[in-house]
Order: sequence, then C-alpha cells, then structure tokens
Amino acid sequence: MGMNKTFALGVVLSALLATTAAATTCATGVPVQLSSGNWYQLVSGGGSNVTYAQAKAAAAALSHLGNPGYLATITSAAENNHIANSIGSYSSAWIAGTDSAAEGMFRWDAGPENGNLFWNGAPVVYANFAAGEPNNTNNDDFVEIAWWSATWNDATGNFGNCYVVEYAPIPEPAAGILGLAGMVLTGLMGRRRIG
Ligand SMILES: [Ca+2]
Ligand SMILES: [Ca+2]
Ligand SMILES: [Ca+2]
Repeated sequence: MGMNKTFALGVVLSALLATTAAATTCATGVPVQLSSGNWYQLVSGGGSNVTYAQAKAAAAALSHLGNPGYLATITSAAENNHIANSIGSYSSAWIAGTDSAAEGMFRWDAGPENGNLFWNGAPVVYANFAAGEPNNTNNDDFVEIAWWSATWNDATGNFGNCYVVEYAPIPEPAAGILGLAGMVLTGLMGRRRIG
C-alpha cells in the first residue's frame, strides 16, 4: 500500500513537472517549405526560451540543406498563414521586426528585406498586427507572432520566447558562372584555332 501510494504520488508529481516544463517552451519543428520556395521552422529557445537578440543570433547560425537561416520576415499573407498553420504552434514567437531605431516605424531586421519599412502607423506592403497593436506599452520594440490569432504584437525584447527561422534557397549562380566559364573557354579555344 505504502509503495503504491508513493508510486502514485511520484506519477502525479512527474506529470505536474512535465506539464510545467512543456508550458515553458515550444517543440522545435522541422523546416516546412512554402510553395514560393522558402522554409520556415518554429524553434525552441530551450527551458526559459530566448530574448529577441538571442533569437536573432541563433537563427543566423542555423542552416537547412545548405541555405542560411535568419529570423523570419513576413511580407505576405501567404507567408503569415503558412507560419501560423503549418510549422507547429506556441503562444508566441519572435519574428524579425523592430522599431528600436525610430518609435512606431517598424522595419525588418534580418534576411533579404533587412532594413525595409513595413509599418509606419499602417501597413507598408504587408503587416498583420492585432487590433490595437503595436501599442508600445512597455517601450515594446520587438515583434512576435501569436498562434491563437496569427497576428503580431510589439513586445519588449527581453523576455523568453520561441522564434521562427526562415531559410531562403540560395539563388543558383553556379549554372551562370559555369556557363560563363564555358563561353570564355570556348572563346579562348576559338582564338587559338584562329591563331
Ligand atoms: Ca520572408
Ligand atoms: Ca516601440
Ligand atoms: Ca504590444
């Protein structure tokens, strides 16, 4: 009886601890490709997750199939929906938006669109802030996406969050360079023959 009770208590405690641990971070998913070609991955920051700066640095250190990663930039509804619906879920995760340089002027902070303005009080090209956001409540300067609504919020960058990594296929210069090299070689060989 005593053994059974101790065992049962252990099971309950384990379950409680597991629940607590699971609630602190997301599950790192696999990169999922959108038809446009880019991959997106929800990444755990570990036990207490990571700040915006840590997420940005960690994303830049990742790669998928040789394609470098960066903290995700979301520039279309298709991209936003793909992230919200296809890569797993968590309460929220960092994406690469910030207005740290100029309050209320949100720019992309990584990837091919680095530096591009996407919010100046209204969407520039594309933005998906929740109603009433961005509100700069606590000098919020960094953008997170929330899964319950697929919308964005400005938050302080210093709390723990999961993050979304984007991988863009590297354009294929190899074929062009090889083709150019072939033309140069052909040209040289032609000259030699003529000479
Ligand atoms: Ca993007
Ligand atoms: Ca702000
Ligand atoms: Ca906010």
